[in-house]
Amino acid sequence: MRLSHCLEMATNPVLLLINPWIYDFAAYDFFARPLGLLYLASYLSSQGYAVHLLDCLDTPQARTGAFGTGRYPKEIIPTPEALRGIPRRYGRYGIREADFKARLAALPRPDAILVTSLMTYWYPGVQAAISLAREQFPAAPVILGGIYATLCPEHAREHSGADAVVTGPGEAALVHQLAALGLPGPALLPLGALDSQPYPALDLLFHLPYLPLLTSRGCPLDCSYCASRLLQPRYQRRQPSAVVEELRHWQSRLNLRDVAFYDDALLLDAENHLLVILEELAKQDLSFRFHTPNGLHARLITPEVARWLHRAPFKTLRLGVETVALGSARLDRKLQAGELEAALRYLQEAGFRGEKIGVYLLMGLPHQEENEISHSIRRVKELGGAPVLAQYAPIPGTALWPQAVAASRYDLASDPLFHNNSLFPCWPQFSWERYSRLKRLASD
Ligand code: B12
Ligand code: SF4
Repeated sequence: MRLSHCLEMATNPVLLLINPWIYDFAAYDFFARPLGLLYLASYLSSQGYAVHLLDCLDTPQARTGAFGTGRYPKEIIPTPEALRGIPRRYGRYGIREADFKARLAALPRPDAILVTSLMTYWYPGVQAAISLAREQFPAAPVILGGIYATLCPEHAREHSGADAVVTGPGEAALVHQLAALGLPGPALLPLGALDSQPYPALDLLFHLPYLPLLTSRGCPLDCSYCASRLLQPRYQRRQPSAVVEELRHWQSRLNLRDVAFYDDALLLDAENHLLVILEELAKQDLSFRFHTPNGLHARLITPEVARWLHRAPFKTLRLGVETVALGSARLDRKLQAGELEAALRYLQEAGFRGEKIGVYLLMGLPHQEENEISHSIRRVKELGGAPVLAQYAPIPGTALWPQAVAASRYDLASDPLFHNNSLFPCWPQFSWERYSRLKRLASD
Protein backbone atom coordinates (compact mmCIF):
# COMPACT_ATOMS: atom_id res chain seq x y z
CA MET A 1 0.00 0.00 0.00
CA ARG A 2 1.24 3.50 -0.77
CA LEU A 3 1.36 5.49 2.42
CA SER A 4 1.30 8.92 0.90
CA HIS A 5 1.17 10.55 -2.45
CA CYS A 6 3.87 13.03 -3.20
CA LEU A 7 4.81 15.57 -5.83
CA GLU A 8 8.51 15.49 -5.23
CA MET A 9 11.82 16.75 -6.38
CA ALA A 10 14.74 15.28 -4.46
CA THR A 11 16.36 17.55 -1.82
CA ASN A 12 13.75 20.25 -2.16
CA PRO A 13 12.01 21.64 0.94
CA VAL A 14 9.19 19.44 2.08
CA LEU A 15 5.63 20.60 2.73
CA LEU A 16 2.92 18.46 4.27
CA LEU A 17 -0.62 19.42 3.24
CA ILE A 18 -3.49 18.16 5.37
CA ASN A 19 -7.23 18.01 4.75
CA PRO A 20 -8.67 17.34 8.25
CA TRP A 21 -11.54 15.10 9.28
CA ILE A 22 -15.15 16.17 9.42
CA TYR A 23 -16.53 16.21 12.97
CA ASP A 24 -20.31 16.41 12.81
CA PHE A 25 -23.64 14.66 13.35
CA ALA A 26 -23.99 14.00 9.62
CA ALA A 27 -21.78 14.19 6.54
CA TYR A 28 -22.03 12.75 3.06
CA ASP A 29 -19.57 12.82 0.21
CA PHE A 30 -21.72 14.66 -2.32
CA PHE A 31 -18.97 15.31 -4.86
CA ALA A 32 -16.71 16.78 -2.16
CA ARG A 33 -12.95 16.98 -2.65
CA PRO A 34 -10.50 19.51 -1.12
CA LEU A 35 -10.08 21.49 -4.32
CA GLY A 36 -8.56 24.60 -2.69
CA LEU A 37 -5.81 22.54 -1.08
CA LEU A 38 -5.20 20.63 -4.32
CA TYR A 39 -4.74 23.94 -6.16
CA LEU A 40 -2.20 24.99 -3.56
CA ALA A 41 -0.45 21.61 -3.87
CA SER A 42 0.15 21.98 -7.59
CA TYR A 43 1.17 25.62 -7.24
CA LEU A 44 3.72 24.81 -4.55
CA SER A 45 5.13 21.85 -6.39
CA SER A 46 5.38 23.87 -9.62
CA GLN A 47 7.62 26.21 -7.61
CA GLY A 48 9.94 23.48 -6.48
CA TYR A 49 8.54 22.29 -3.14
CA ALA A 50 8.17 18.58 -2.42
CA VAL A 51 4.50 18.31 -1.55
CA HIS A 52 2.92 15.48 0.43
CA LEU A 53 -0.85 15.25 0.89
CA LEU A 54 -2.62 13.65 3.82
CA ASP A 55 -6.35 13.80 3.17
CA CYS A 56 -8.42 12.50 6.09
CA LEU A 57 -11.45 12.16 3.80
CA ASP A 58 -9.67 10.21 1.08
CA THR A 59 -10.94 6.77 1.98
CA PRO A 60 -13.18 4.08 0.52
CA GLN A 61 -16.79 5.00 1.19
CA ALA A 62 -18.81 3.15 3.81
CA ARG A 63 -21.63 2.95 1.29
CA THR A 64 -21.53 4.09 -2.31
CA GLY A 65 -24.19 6.19 -4.01
CA ALA A 66 -24.66 7.43 -7.55
CA PHE A 67 -21.77 8.75 -9.67
CA GLY A 68 -19.10 8.23 -7.00
CA THR A 69 -20.94 9.95 -4.16
CA GLY A 70 -21.32 8.02 -0.92
CA ARG A 71 -21.18 7.78 2.84
CA TYR A 72 -17.94 8.50 4.64
CA PRO A 73 -16.90 5.95 7.25
CA LYS A 74 -17.98 7.30 10.66
CA GLU A 75 -16.54 6.65 14.08
CA ILE A 76 -18.79 7.69 16.96
CA ILE A 77 -17.02 10.01 19.40
CA PRO A 78 -18.27 11.95 22.43
CA THR A 79 -20.47 14.92 21.58
CA PRO A 80 -18.71 18.19 22.50
CA GLU A 81 -19.97 19.71 25.74
CA ALA A 82 -21.56 22.67 23.91
CA LEU A 83 -23.74 20.35 21.84
CA ARG A 84 -24.87 17.98 24.58
CA GLY A 85 -28.60 17.31 24.43
CA ILE A 86 -28.78 17.06 20.63
CA PRO A 87 -30.44 13.69 20.02
CA ARG A 88 -28.02 12.60 17.31
CA ARG A 89 -24.74 10.73 17.31
CA TYR A 90 -21.66 12.87 16.85
CA GLY A 91 -18.77 11.39 14.93
CA ARG A 92 -15.48 11.66 13.16
CA TYR A 93 -15.83 11.06 9.41
CA GLY A 94 -12.94 9.83 7.30
CA ILE A 95 -9.89 7.67 7.85
CA ARG A 96 -9.18 6.06 11.22
CA GLU A 97 -6.97 7.97 13.62
CA ALA A 98 -4.53 5.06 13.66
CA ASP A 99 -4.20 5.29 9.85
CA PHE A 100 -3.58 9.02 10.10
CA LYS A 101 -0.76 8.41 12.58
CA ALA A 102 0.72 5.62 10.47
CA ARG A 103 0.72 7.82 7.39
CA LEU A 104 2.34 10.68 9.30
CA ALA A 105 5.01 8.36 10.63
CA ALA A 106 5.88 7.23 7.09
CA LEU A 107 6.48 10.78 5.82
CA PRO A 108 9.76 12.66 5.67
CA ARG A 109 10.08 15.49 8.20
CA PRO A 110 8.30 18.50 6.66
CA ASP A 111 9.67 22.05 6.68
CA ALA A 112 6.11 23.29 7.19
CA ILE A 113 2.61 21.86 7.55
CA LEU A 114 -0.25 23.48 5.64
CA VAL A 115 -3.74 22.65 6.85
CA THR A 116 -6.99 23.48 5.07
CA SER A 117 -10.42 23.91 6.61
CA LEU A 118 -13.98 23.78 5.31
CA MET A 119 -17.15 24.30 7.38
CA THR A 120 -16.61 26.58 10.38
CA TYR A 121 -18.30 24.05 12.70
CA TRP A 122 -15.91 21.29 11.64
CA TYR A 123 -13.02 22.99 13.48
CA PRO A 124 -12.62 20.12 16.00
CA GLY A 125 -11.33 18.06 13.05
CA VAL A 126 -8.80 20.81 12.33
CA GLN A 127 -7.69 20.87 15.96
CA ALA A 128 -7.31 17.08 16.05
CA ALA A 129 -5.29 16.94 12.82
CA ILE A 130 -2.99 19.78 13.91
CA SER A 131 -2.43 18.31 17.34
CA LEU A 132 -1.49 14.86 15.94
CA ALA A 133 0.73 16.38 13.26
CA ARG A 134 2.53 18.39 15.94
CA GLU A 135 3.12 15.27 18.02
CA GLN A 136 4.85 13.67 15.06
CA PHE A 137 6.66 16.79 13.82
CA PRO A 138 7.07 19.18 16.77
CA ALA A 139 9.52 21.46 14.97
CA ALA A 140 7.45 22.09 11.85
CA PRO A 141 5.48 25.35 11.76
CA VAL A 142 1.76 24.89 11.03
CA ILE A 143 -0.14 27.28 8.73
CA LEU A 144 -3.93 27.09 8.64
CA GLY A 145 -6.06 28.46 5.80
CA GLY A 146 -9.36 27.78 4.08
CA ILE A 147 -12.97 28.56 4.85
CA TYR A 148 -13.10 28.24 8.66
CA ALA A 149 -9.82 30.17 8.89
CA THR A 150 -11.23 32.95 6.69
CA LEU A 151 -14.63 33.21 8.33
CA CYS A 152 -13.50 32.84 11.95
CA PRO A 153 -9.86 33.98 12.02
CA GLU A 154 -9.83 35.04 15.68
CA HIS A 155 -11.31 31.78 16.82
CA ALA A 156 -8.84 29.89 14.66
CA ARG A 157 -5.88 31.85 16.03
CA GLU A 158 -6.95 31.07 19.56
CA HIS A 159 -8.15 27.50 19.24
CA SER A 160 -6.80 25.71 16.18
CA GLY A 161 -3.27 25.15 17.43
CA ALA A 162 -1.75 26.59 14.22
CA ASP A 163 1.21 28.99 14.32
CA ALA A 164 -0.28 31.17 11.59
CA VAL A 165 -3.82 31.60 10.31
CA VAL A 166 -4.24 32.84 6.76
CA THR A 167 -7.47 34.31 5.40
CA GLY A 168 -8.72 34.31 1.80
CA PRO A 169 -7.17 32.79 -1.29
CA GLY A 170 -3.95 31.04 -0.27
CA GLU A 171 -1.79 31.46 -3.36
CA ALA A 172 -0.82 35.09 -2.72
CA ALA A 173 -0.76 34.75 1.07
CA LEU A 174 1.67 31.83 0.99
CA VAL A 175 4.24 33.87 -0.88
CA HIS A 176 4.57 35.98 2.30
CA GLN A 177 3.91 33.24 4.83
CA LEU A 178 6.61 30.88 3.62
CA ALA A 179 9.10 33.74 3.31
CA ALA A 180 8.25 34.93 6.85
CA LEU A 181 8.94 31.46 8.19
CA GLY A 182 12.39 31.68 6.70
CA LEU A 183 11.95 28.33 5.02
CA PRO A 184 14.94 27.11 3.13
CA GLY A 185 12.90 27.05 -0.02
CA PRO A 186 12.59 28.72 -3.37
CA ALA A 187 10.85 32.10 -3.30
CA LEU A 188 7.30 31.53 -4.43
CA LEU A 189 6.35 33.42 -7.56
CA PRO A 190 2.99 35.17 -7.35
CA LEU A 191 0.39 33.83 -9.77
CA GLY A 192 -1.29 35.82 -12.51
CA ALA A 193 -4.75 35.18 -13.93
CA LEU A 194 -6.67 31.98 -13.16
CA ASP A 195 -5.57 30.32 -16.38
CA SER A 196 -1.90 30.73 -15.55
CA GLN A 197 -2.35 28.42 -12.54
CA PRO A 198 -1.39 24.79 -12.80
CA TYR A 199 -4.31 22.36 -12.64
CA PRO A 200 -5.22 21.19 -9.14
CA ALA A 201 -3.18 18.16 -8.07
CA LEU A 202 -6.05 15.68 -8.43
CA ASP A 203 -3.56 12.90 -8.99
CA LEU A 204 -2.54 13.14 -5.33
CA LEU A 205 -5.84 11.54 -4.30
CA PHE A 206 -6.21 7.76 -3.92
CA HIS A 207 -9.99 7.75 -4.39
CA LEU A 208 -11.26 9.94 -7.15
CA PRO A 209 -14.44 8.77 -8.88
CA TYR A 210 -15.24 12.22 -10.35
CA LEU A 211 -13.42 15.40 -11.32
CA PRO A 212 -14.09 18.49 -9.20
CA LEU A 213 -13.96 21.49 -11.53
CA LEU A 214 -13.87 25.27 -11.14
CA THR A 215 -14.42 27.43 -14.21
CA SER A 216 -14.65 30.65 -12.17
CA ARG A 217 -14.06 31.98 -8.68
CA GLY A 218 -16.42 34.08 -6.61
CA CYS A 219 -19.84 35.46 -7.43
CA PRO A 220 -20.93 38.99 -8.40
CA LEU A 221 -24.19 38.65 -6.43
CA ASP A 222 -24.37 39.16 -2.71
CA CYS A 223 -27.11 37.08 -1.11
CA SER A 224 -27.50 37.91 2.54
CA TYR A 225 -26.83 34.40 3.89
CA CYS A 226 -23.84 33.58 1.68
CA ALA A 227 -20.10 33.88 2.32
CA SER A 228 -18.95 33.83 -1.30
CA ARG A 229 -17.74 37.47 -1.26
CA LEU A 230 -15.88 37.02 1.99
CA LEU A 231 -14.04 34.03 0.60
CA GLN A 232 -13.37 35.21 -2.94
CA PRO A 233 -13.86 38.98 -3.07
CA ARG A 234 -13.34 39.18 -6.84
CA TYR A 235 -15.41 37.36 -9.45
CA GLN A 236 -13.04 35.89 -12.03
CA ARG A 237 -13.63 33.55 -14.91
CA ARG A 238 -11.42 31.21 -16.85
CA GLN A 239 -11.24 31.03 -20.62
CA PRO A 240 -13.63 28.35 -21.95
CA SER A 241 -10.80 26.86 -24.03
CA ALA A 242 -8.65 26.45 -20.89
CA VAL A 243 -11.48 24.60 -19.15
CA VAL A 244 -11.91 22.28 -22.13
CA GLU A 245 -8.19 21.63 -22.13
CA GLU A 246 -8.24 20.78 -18.43
CA LEU A 247 -11.09 18.32 -18.92
CA ARG A 248 -9.31 16.70 -21.83
CA HIS A 249 -6.13 16.48 -19.73
CA TRP A 250 -7.83 14.75 -16.79
CA GLN A 251 -9.87 12.42 -18.92
CA SER A 252 -6.85 11.17 -20.81
CA ARG A 253 -4.86 10.85 -17.60
CA LEU A 254 -7.41 9.50 -15.14
CA ASN A 255 -10.03 8.09 -17.49
CA LEU A 256 -12.93 9.72 -15.61
CA ARG A 257 -16.11 11.08 -17.09
CA ASP A 258 -18.06 12.45 -14.13
CA VAL A 259 -17.44 16.11 -13.45
CA ALA A 260 -18.72 18.15 -10.48
CA PHE A 261 -18.78 21.93 -10.90
CA TYR A 262 -17.76 23.88 -7.79
CA ASP A 263 -18.55 27.30 -9.28
CA ASP A 264 -20.69 29.72 -7.31
CA ALA A 265 -22.21 31.21 -10.44
CA LEU A 266 -21.75 28.73 -13.28
CA LEU A 267 -24.51 30.06 -15.54
CA LEU A 268 -23.48 33.72 -15.61
CA ASP A 269 -23.07 34.94 -19.17
CA ALA A 270 -23.59 31.32 -20.25
CA GLU A 271 -23.50 32.07 -23.97
CA ASN A 272 -19.91 33.26 -23.62
CA HIS A 273 -18.85 30.74 -21.01
CA LEU A 274 -20.57 27.47 -20.11
CA LEU A 275 -22.24 27.01 -23.49
CA VAL A 276 -18.93 27.63 -25.27
CA ILE A 277 -17.33 24.95 -23.08
CA LEU A 278 -20.12 22.44 -23.74
CA GLU A 279 -20.14 23.17 -27.46
CA GLU A 280 -16.40 22.69 -27.74
CA LEU A 281 -16.54 19.40 -25.83
CA ALA A 282 -19.26 18.21 -28.20
CA LYS A 283 -17.19 19.27 -31.23
CA GLN A 284 -14.17 17.42 -29.95
CA ASP A 285 -16.36 14.38 -29.24
CA LEU A 286 -15.33 14.35 -25.57
CA SER A 287 -17.87 12.56 -23.43
CA PHE A 288 -18.61 13.61 -19.83
CA ARG A 289 -21.46 13.54 -17.33
CA PHE A 290 -21.87 16.72 -15.33
CA HIS A 291 -23.12 17.37 -11.82
CA THR A 292 -23.98 20.59 -10.02
CA PRO A 293 -24.02 19.81 -6.29
CA ASN A 294 -23.92 23.56 -5.82
CA GLY A 295 -27.14 25.15 -7.02
CA LEU A 296 -27.47 26.79 -10.45
CA HIS A 297 -29.27 30.13 -10.80
CA ALA A 298 -32.81 29.36 -11.97
CA ARG A 299 -33.24 32.79 -13.56
CA LEU A 300 -30.31 32.17 -15.91
CA ILE A 301 -31.88 29.07 -17.43
CA THR A 302 -33.06 29.99 -20.91
CA PRO A 303 -34.45 27.51 -23.44
CA GLU A 304 -31.00 27.35 -25.05
CA VAL A 305 -29.20 26.79 -21.74
CA ALA A 306 -31.72 24.08 -20.85
CA ARG A 307 -31.13 22.31 -24.17
CA TRP A 308 -27.36 22.34 -23.63
CA LEU A 309 -27.66 21.10 -20.06
CA HIS A 310 -29.69 18.17 -21.31
CA ARG A 311 -27.44 17.45 -24.24
CA ALA A 312 -24.17 17.73 -22.25
CA PRO A 313 -25.57 15.75 -20.25
CA PHE A 314 -26.05 17.18 -16.75
CA LYS A 315 -26.97 14.16 -14.63
CA THR A 316 -27.21 15.78 -11.19
CA LEU A 317 -29.03 19.05 -11.52
CA ARG A 318 -29.76 21.38 -8.61
CA LEU A 319 -31.27 24.84 -8.77
CA GLY A 320 -30.49 27.17 -5.86
CA VAL A 321 -33.81 28.77 -5.06
CA GLU A 322 -33.98 29.33 -1.27
CA THR A 323 -37.76 29.87 -1.12
CA VAL A 324 -40.55 30.47 -3.60
CA ALA A 325 -41.61 33.57 -1.63
CA LEU A 326 -41.10 36.74 -3.61
CA GLY A 327 -40.48 40.41 -2.84
CA SER A 328 -39.07 41.49 0.50
CA ALA A 329 -39.35 37.95 1.87
CA ARG A 330 -36.41 36.96 -0.31
CA LEU A 331 -32.92 37.00 1.15
CA ASP A 332 -31.13 36.28 -2.09
CA ARG A 333 -30.71 38.17 -5.33
CA LYS A 334 -31.51 35.21 -7.45
CA LEU A 335 -35.16 35.13 -8.39
CA GLN A 336 -38.03 37.31 -9.63
CA ALA A 337 -41.68 36.45 -10.25
CA GLY A 338 -42.17 33.73 -12.85
CA GLU A 339 -38.49 32.80 -13.15
CA LEU A 340 -38.62 29.46 -11.34
CA GLU A 341 -41.72 28.51 -13.33
CA ALA A 342 -39.93 29.38 -16.57
CA ALA A 343 -36.73 27.55 -15.61
CA LEU A 344 -38.57 24.34 -14.76
CA ARG A 345 -40.62 24.57 -17.93
CA TYR A 346 -37.55 25.06 -20.13
CA LEU A 347 -35.75 22.18 -18.46
CA GLN A 348 -38.71 19.86 -18.91
CA GLU A 349 -39.16 20.94 -22.52
CA ALA A 350 -35.48 20.20 -23.07
CA GLY A 351 -36.08 16.63 -21.91
CA PHE A 352 -35.32 16.57 -18.16
CA ARG A 353 -37.71 14.47 -16.12
CA GLY A 354 -39.17 16.53 -13.25
CA GLU A 355 -37.85 14.28 -10.51
CA LYS A 356 -34.34 14.81 -11.87
CA ILE A 357 -34.55 18.58 -11.36
CA GLY A 358 -33.59 19.16 -7.72
CA VAL A 359 -34.63 22.52 -6.31
CA TYR A 360 -32.75 23.54 -3.17
CA LEU A 361 -35.02 25.14 -0.58
CA LEU A 362 -33.34 26.63 2.45
CA MET A 363 -34.89 25.84 5.80
CA GLY A 364 -33.93 27.00 9.25
CA LEU A 365 -33.56 30.69 8.35
CA PRO A 366 -34.13 33.19 11.17
CA HIS A 367 -37.84 33.83 11.73
CA GLN A 368 -38.80 31.46 8.94
CA GLU A 369 -42.26 29.99 9.43
CA GLU A 370 -42.88 26.33 8.78
CA ASN A 371 -45.71 27.14 6.40
CA GLU A 372 -43.40 29.19 4.19
CA ILE A 373 -41.26 26.08 3.70
CA SER A 374 -44.20 23.73 3.19
CA HIS A 375 -45.67 26.18 0.68
CA SER A 376 -42.35 26.24 -1.20
CA ILE A 377 -42.19 22.44 -1.20
CA ARG A 378 -45.72 22.15 -2.59
CA ARG A 379 -45.12 24.81 -5.22
CA VAL A 380 -41.94 23.16 -6.50
CA LYS A 381 -43.82 19.88 -6.74
CA GLU A 382 -46.74 21.51 -8.58
CA LEU A 383 -44.22 22.84 -11.07
CA GLY A 384 -42.89 19.32 -11.59
CA GLY A 385 -39.53 19.74 -9.80
CA ALA A 386 -38.05 17.78 -6.89
CA PRO A 387 -37.68 19.84 -3.69
CA VAL A 388 -34.37 19.26 -1.91
CA LEU A 389 -34.21 20.67 1.60
CA ALA A 390 -30.96 22.37 2.59
CA GLN A 391 -30.43 23.45 6.18
CA TYR A 392 -29.30 27.00 6.79
CA ALA A 393 -25.87 27.41 8.41
CA PRO A 394 -25.35 30.94 9.81
CA ILE A 395 -22.08 32.52 8.66
CA PRO A 396 -20.24 35.32 10.46
CA GLY A 397 -19.63 38.40 8.34
CA THR A 398 -22.70 37.89 6.14
CA ALA A 399 -25.52 40.45 6.07
CA LEU A 400 -27.90 37.96 7.71
CA TRP A 401 -25.52 37.20 10.60
CA PRO A 402 -26.86 39.85 13.05
CA GLN A 403 -30.39 38.53 12.54
CA ALA A 404 -29.15 34.98 12.93
CA VAL A 405 -27.43 35.88 16.20
CA ALA A 406 -30.54 37.62 17.49
CA ALA A 407 -32.83 34.73 16.55
CA SER A 408 -30.63 31.92 17.80
CA ARG A 409 -31.11 30.05 21.03
CA TYR A 410 -27.32 29.60 21.08
CA ASP A 411 -24.62 32.20 21.59
CA LEU A 412 -23.61 31.90 17.92
CA ALA A 413 -20.70 34.30 18.20
CA SER A 414 -19.12 32.40 21.08
CA ASP A 415 -18.42 29.09 19.34
CA PRO A 416 -18.55 28.07 15.65
CA LEU A 417 -19.91 24.68 16.76
CA PHE A 418 -23.25 26.48 16.96
CA HIS A 419 -23.16 27.31 13.23
CA ASN A 420 -23.90 23.65 12.56
CA ASN A 421 -26.93 23.41 10.30
CA SER A 422 -27.93 20.10 11.89
CA LEU A 423 -28.86 22.06 15.03
CA PHE A 424 -31.23 24.42 13.21
CA PRO A 425 -29.52 27.07 15.32
CA CYS A 426 -31.83 29.88 14.25
CA TRP A 427 -35.11 28.16 14.94
CA PRO A 428 -36.54 28.93 18.37
CA GLN A 429 -36.09 25.30 19.34
CA PHE A 430 -34.68 22.19 17.77
CA SER A 431 -37.69 20.34 16.48
CA TRP A 432 -37.04 16.90 15.13
CA GLU A 433 -40.77 16.51 14.43
CA ARG A 434 -40.90 19.66 12.34
CA TYR A 435 -37.79 18.63 10.42
CA SER A 436 -39.15 15.11 9.77
CA ARG A 437 -42.54 16.50 8.76
CA LEU A 438 -40.96 18.78 6.17
CA LYS A 439 -38.61 16.06 4.93
CA ARG A 440 -41.59 13.74 4.45
CA LEU A 441 -43.53 16.41 2.62
CA ALA A 442 -40.56 16.98 0.30
CA SER A 443 -40.01 13.31 -0.48
CA ASP A 444 -43.65 12.05 -0.65
C1 B12 B 1 -18.06 23.55 -3.64
C2 B12 B 1 -18.77 23.80 -2.31
C3 B12 B 1 -19.41 22.73 -1.72
C4 B12 B 1 -19.35 21.31 -2.29
C5 B12 B 1 -18.20 20.47 -1.72
C6 B12 B 1 -17.01 21.25 -1.22
C7 B12 B 1 -15.92 20.39 -0.60
N1 B12 B 1 -14.72 20.58 -1.03
O1 B12 B 1 -16.14 19.60 0.25
C8 B12 B 1 -20.71 20.77 -1.81
C9 B12 B 1 -21.72 21.10 -2.86
C10 B12 B 1 -20.78 19.29 -1.50
C11 B12 B 1 -20.97 21.66 -0.58
C12 B12 B 1 -21.83 21.31 0.41
C13 B12 B 1 -22.15 22.12 1.48
N2 B12 B 1 -21.74 23.39 1.67
CO1 B12 B 1 -20.45 24.24 0.54
N3 B12 B 1 -19.43 25.31 -0.59
C14 B12 B 1 -18.77 25.08 -1.69
C15 B12 B 1 -18.18 26.39 -2.24
C16 B12 B 1 -19.13 26.93 -3.31
C17 B12 B 1 -16.81 26.34 -2.87
C18 B12 B 1 -15.68 25.69 -2.02
C19 B12 B 1 -14.48 25.52 -2.90
O2 B12 B 1 -14.07 24.42 -3.19
N4 B12 B 1 -13.94 26.61 -3.41
C20 B12 B 1 -12.84 26.60 -4.34
C21 B12 B 1 -11.48 26.56 -3.69
C22 B12 B 1 -10.41 26.84 -4.75
O3 B12 B 1 -11.44 27.55 -2.70
P1 B12 B 1 -11.13 27.23 -1.15
O4 B12 B 1 -11.47 25.86 -0.78
O5 B12 B 1 -11.73 28.33 -0.35
O6 B12 B 1 -9.55 27.36 -1.09
C23 B12 B 1 -8.86 28.58 -1.23
C24 B12 B 1 -8.70 29.37 0.08
O7 B12 B 1 -9.66 29.08 1.06
C25 B12 B 1 -7.32 29.09 0.51
N5 B12 B 1 -7.00 27.91 1.29
C26 B12 B 1 -7.63 26.73 1.38
N6 B12 B 1 -6.94 25.88 2.15
C27 B12 B 1 -5.84 26.51 2.58
C28 B12 B 1 -4.79 26.10 3.38
C29 B12 B 1 -3.75 27.00 3.65
C30 B12 B 1 -2.61 26.57 4.51
C31 B12 B 1 -3.77 28.32 3.12
C32 B12 B 1 -2.68 29.26 3.40
C33 B12 B 1 -4.84 28.72 2.32
C34 B12 B 1 -5.86 27.82 2.04
O8 B12 B 1 -6.63 28.95 -0.72
C35 B12 B 1 -7.45 28.22 -1.63
C36 B12 B 1 -7.13 28.57 -3.04
O9 B12 B 1 -7.32 29.94 -3.29
C37 B12 B 1 -18.21 27.29 -0.95
C38 B12 B 1 -18.39 28.76 -1.23
C39 B12 B 1 -17.15 29.40 -1.75
N7 B12 B 1 -17.28 30.27 -2.69
O10 B12 B 1 -16.04 29.10 -1.31
C40 B12 B 1 -19.41 26.71 -0.19
C41 B12 B 1 -19.43 26.73 1.35
C42 B12 B 1 -18.09 26.31 1.86
N8 B12 B 1 -20.41 25.72 1.70
C43 B12 B 1 -21.16 26.06 2.69
C44 B12 B 1 -22.25 25.28 3.15
C45 B12 B 1 -23.15 25.92 4.20
C46 B12 B 1 -22.46 23.98 2.67
C47 B12 B 1 -23.56 23.01 3.14
C48 B12 B 1 -23.75 22.91 4.63
C49 B12 B 1 -24.81 23.43 2.39
C50 B12 B 1 -26.10 22.88 2.95
N9 B12 B 1 -26.86 23.73 3.60
O11 B12 B 1 -26.37 21.73 2.79
C51 B12 B 1 -23.08 21.66 2.54
C52 B12 B 1 -22.40 20.77 3.61
C53 B12 B 1 -21.35 19.84 3.08
C54 B12 B 1 -21.26 18.52 3.77
N10 B12 B 1 -20.45 17.63 3.24
O12 B12 B 1 -21.87 18.24 4.77
C55 B12 B 1 -20.76 27.40 3.26
C56 B12 B 1 -19.87 27.31 4.54
C57 B12 B 1 -20.61 27.62 5.82
C58 B12 B 1 -19.76 27.49 7.03
N11 B12 B 1 -20.39 27.75 8.16
O13 B12 B 1 -18.59 27.17 7.02
C59 B12 B 1 -20.04 28.02 2.05
C60 B12 B 1 -19.01 29.06 2.40
C61 B12 B 1 -21.15 28.61 1.11
C62 B12 B 1 -21.99 29.69 1.72
N12 B12 B 1 -23.22 29.43 1.92
O14 B12 B 1 -21.57 30.76 1.98
N13 B12 B 1 -20.25 22.78 -0.64
S1 SF4 C 1 -25.86 33.64 -6.01
FE1 SF4 C 1 -25.14 31.90 -4.78
S2 SF4 C 1 -22.92 32.17 -4.59
FE2 SF4 C 1 -23.77 34.12 -5.32
S3 SF4 C 1 -24.06 35.30 -3.47
FE3 SF4 C 1 -26.01 34.27 -3.88
S4 SF4 C 1 -25.93 32.32 -2.76
FE4 SF4 C 1 -23.84 33.16 -2.85
